[in-house]
Amino acid sequence: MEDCIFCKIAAGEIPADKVYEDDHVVAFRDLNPQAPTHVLVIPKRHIATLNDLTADDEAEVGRMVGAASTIAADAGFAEAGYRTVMNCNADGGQTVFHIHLHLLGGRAMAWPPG
Ligand code: DGP
Repeated sequence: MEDCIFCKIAAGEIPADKVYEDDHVVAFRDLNPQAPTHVLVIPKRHIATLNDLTADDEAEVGRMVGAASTIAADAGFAEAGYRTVMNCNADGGQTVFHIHLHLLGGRAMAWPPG
C-alpha cells in the first residue's frame, strides 16, 4: 500500500535490520527497542489492523506467530521465555497501521502492561 512504512520495509524500499524473511512475512528490529531483542513480524500483504482480518488471513497470522517462535529459538531465549504483542487502534497503542507482532525477549517482563 502506498505511504505505508511497513509495506516499504517489506518491499525493501526503505532500510530495516531484517532478521527473518520468507514468501509471506518479514521480521526486523524495532526502531525503538523495549527489550534486548525487540523484533516486529509483519505480513508482506497490507492489513491495517486486527479488525480488518478475514478468514483468508488466518494462515498469514499463523505464519507471523511461527516466525516469532523461530526467531526466539534462534536468539536463544525460547526456553527462558518472551512476550508477543499485537496492538490494535488507539486504546491498544497502535501507531503503525500495518499489522505487526512485537516479539520482546532477553529480559523478564512485568504484568500487567501499561
Ligand atoms: P505499535 O505502537 O504497536 O504500532 O508499534 C509500532 C512500532 O514500530 C514501534 O515500536 C516503533 C516501530 N517503528 C515505527 N517506524 C519504524 C521504522 O521505520 N522502522 C522500524 N524498524 N521500526 C519502526
